[in-house]
Formats: sequence, C-alpha cells, structure tokens
Amino acid sequence: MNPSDIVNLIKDAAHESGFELAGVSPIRDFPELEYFPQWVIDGYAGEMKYMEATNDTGELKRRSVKSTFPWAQSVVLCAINYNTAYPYSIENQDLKKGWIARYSWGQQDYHDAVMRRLRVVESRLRECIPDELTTRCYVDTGPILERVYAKYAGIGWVGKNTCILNQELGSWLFLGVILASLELPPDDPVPDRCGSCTRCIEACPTDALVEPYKLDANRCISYLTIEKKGGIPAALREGVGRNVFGCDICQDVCPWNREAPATRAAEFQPREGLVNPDLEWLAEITAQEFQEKFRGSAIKRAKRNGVRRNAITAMGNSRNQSFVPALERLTNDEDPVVAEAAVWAANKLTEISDK
Ligand code: B12
Ligand code: SF4
Ligand code: SF4
Repeated sequence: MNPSDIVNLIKDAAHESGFELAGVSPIRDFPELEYFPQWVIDGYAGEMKYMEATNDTGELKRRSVKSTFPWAQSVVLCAINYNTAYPYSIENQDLKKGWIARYSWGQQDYHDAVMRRLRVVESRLRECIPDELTTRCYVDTGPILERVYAKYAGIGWVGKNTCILNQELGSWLFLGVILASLELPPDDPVPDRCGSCTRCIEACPTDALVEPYKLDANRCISYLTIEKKGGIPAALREGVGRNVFGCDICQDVCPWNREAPATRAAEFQPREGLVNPDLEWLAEITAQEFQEKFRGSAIKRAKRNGVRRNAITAMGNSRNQSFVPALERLTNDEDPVVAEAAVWAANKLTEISDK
C-alpha cells in the first residue's frame, strides 16, 4: 500500500472511531520547540518535575522527539471535541456554585475515552504494514509537546492562550498521538488566526499568560487546583475565584469558541451535579461519596482533600455570607491544608461583611 493510501485509511479509521480531526506531522526541529527549554529554565513548569525529564542524549525529552524516539518518523494526531451544550464558566452567577472545568465533567476519564479510540486507529495502521512497524500511543502523558505536533498535522493553530484552536470546532479538543516508525506524507500546518485579539490574556484572573503563547503554570488556576500540592499561594487565592477543578476562562472568552459545536461522544456528557457544582457539597464531601461520585473521573487526580481545599477557597471568594458557619466548622478539619484554607476563607467573608 502506498503512503498516501495509508494516510487516507488512518483518517477514515479516526473518523469512524469518533475523532473529528486527524492529520500527520513530520518529525522536525520546529521553531515552536525552541521555546520549551527556556520555559523550563524560567520555572514555568512549577512542581511538574516530569516536564524536565531528559533522554539518553541529555536533551529534554519533550524538546526532541527525534532523540527520545529515534525510531519514530511520523506523528499521527487525532483530536476529539469534548464540548457539551452547557453554559460557560463566565456565565456562572450563582454565588453558592463553583466551576469544574468542562473537560472533566464526563462519564469517563478522557484519557481512557481517547485512548480507546486511538487504539482503533493504531491497529488499522498496523494492519497496513504487519511487519516491522513500531508504534506508540499517548494521550496527554507522553514526553511530547502534543500541541506543536497538532499544529503541523493541520489540526489547528496554537492560540495566544497556548491551546490548539480549530477554525470550525474551536478549542474544546482532546489530543491523542501515535508515533510511528514510518514516513507518511504530512499535512500542512494551520496558520495563526488569533490576529490582534488578546481577550484570553486580559481575561486570565491570575495573569498566568505572561506573554502571548507563554503560560506560567505556577499562576494558572488549572495548575493551582489540580497539580499543586499543599496550600494555594495566598497571593493567588483571590484570583482562583470560584474555580474548584481546572479553569476554562481563557477558552470561554475566545471568539473561536462562541459557536463551538457539541460533541457526539456519550462519554463526555456531564455527570449529574458537576456543571456548576454546589460548593458546600464539595467542601464537605465524605471519602465514600468522593469515591462513588468520581470513580473513573479525571477529577480524582486532585484527590478528595485537594477538591475540598479548592471548594473552600472558592467559598471564601464567593462573597456569600451564608457559608460562614460551614467554614468555621471546617477550620477544625483533620487535614491541615483544608483547615488552613477554611481559616482563610472564613476571614475573607468576615472582612467583606465588616466593610
Ligand atoms: C502540563 C500540561 C498542563 C499544565 C501547563 C499548561 C501549558 N500551557 O503548558 C496545566 C496544568 C496548567 C494545564 C492546563 C490545561 N490543560 Co493541559 N496539558 C499539559 C501537558 C501534559 C503538557 C503541556 C506542555 O508541554 N506544556 C509546556 C509548554 C511550554 O508547551 P505548550 O503549552 O504545548 O506550548 C507550546 C506553544 O505555546 C509554543 N508556541 C507556539 N507558538 C509560540 C509563539 C511564541 C511567541 C511563544 C513564546 C511560544 C509559542 O511553545 C510551546 C512549545 O515549546 C499537555 C499534554 C502534552 N503532552 O502535550 C496537556 C494539554 C496541553 N492540556 C490540555 C487541556 C485540555 C488543558 C486545560 C484546558 C484543562 C483545564 N480546563 O483546566 C488547561 C488549559 C490551560 C492553558 N491555557 O494551557 C490539552 C489541550 C488541548 C488543546 N485544545 O490545546 C492537552 C494537549 C492534553 C490533551 N492530550 O488533550 N495543562
Ligand atoms: S486556564 Fe485560567 S488561569 Fe490558566 S491561563 Fe487560562 S484563564 Fe488563566
Ligand atoms: S482569545 Fe483571541 S488571542 Fe486568545 S486564543 Fe482566542 S483568538 Fe487567540
């Protein structure tokens, strides 16, 4: 089978298994990869030490797919829409409610939902060349800068908020990659369509987008509410607002998401209670309820006390005085980080009532 036919076959398989977009990127020293080492040196990865991993040649693994996977010759990129027909976080006016990022509402953890589909595409590819083909599939967790390859596979452009944006679908996309030891004809990269817009940069409450296309994870609400262990730095707590897991603001304000279509994938339909979740419920969720409610969900990554810390921080930012009794109770919590967050939040609400 000739390489163009293989690409057509892979793309058909991707569409049949539910990906809206699929493309092929070559493996080159793309200019965008050059930003990564300095990003690490600047400390923008925060405590995500895995971002600094090096390969046998001493290079940052993510900087160089060529030396990390010497056998790889092409990267197949697949993207699936996870948007559902629910309001955006910037429309959340109810002070008793918080926000969980859209990507994690689903019935199934997206890593599993995307990987299951990616395996179908991989096996179709392997059927084309039964012998001597090496492949490797990743959804999120591989040492590869997925968004750079998504650009060169024609999936979308890297926006100033650093997300991959597609002209028709917007940015509510999960990416999956298949590295393959086979040279395939690549797609064309997508031109940048951000133009003079800077809405995402202006809307970010914690100024995490320090420059266009450059995100300081230490300041990003997504990092603070999911990855950050211990307390959220005091100076950033107010900026976290009522976000309790992840953050959608820089995508909610993006004009390319104004008419983003809804997904066809059943796995991404929200679990009950996760769109605009009740803050007091999350702050006081028991271990058993947390296990039951979030079994197989991406939210488990923050762990129960992480979600509680975040919900309490959100209560402190809510200006809703009716939370004070619950917060006072929580100041005695057995988890010191949760208890400290409750002290902060109760003080914050009291300060407001004194003004
Ligand atoms: C670590 C990580 C995070 C960190 C850091 C995010 C970041 N922007 O770096 C945190 C926890 C904050 C995070 C948050 C989110 N994440 Co995340 N994350 C990742 C992960 C694992 C690695 C990203 C990475 O390597 N970052 C390092 C930076 C330097 O690389 P980069 O962001 O790709 O940036 C490149 C471009 O910006 C580029 N660039 C391009 N043009 C230009 C021009 C100039 C002038 C400059 C300076 C740079 C530049 O340079 C960089 C490469 O060197 C990827 C999966 C993967 N393996 O790639 C998912 C991934 C990026 N995350 C994803 C998602 C969904 C999210 C959230 C939306 C979740 C949420 N709602 O809370 C937010 C979005 C926040 C945001 N605005 O980026 C998706 C993004 C899909 C998409 N449409 O783009 C990915 C691809 C996972 C997946 N498989 O679907 N994430
Ligand atoms: S995800 Fe939220 S905190 Fe992070 S850059 Fe976007 S708006 Fe800022
Ligand atoms: S809000 Fe504007 S600048 Fe930011 S990613 Fe969207 S189009 Fe680009």
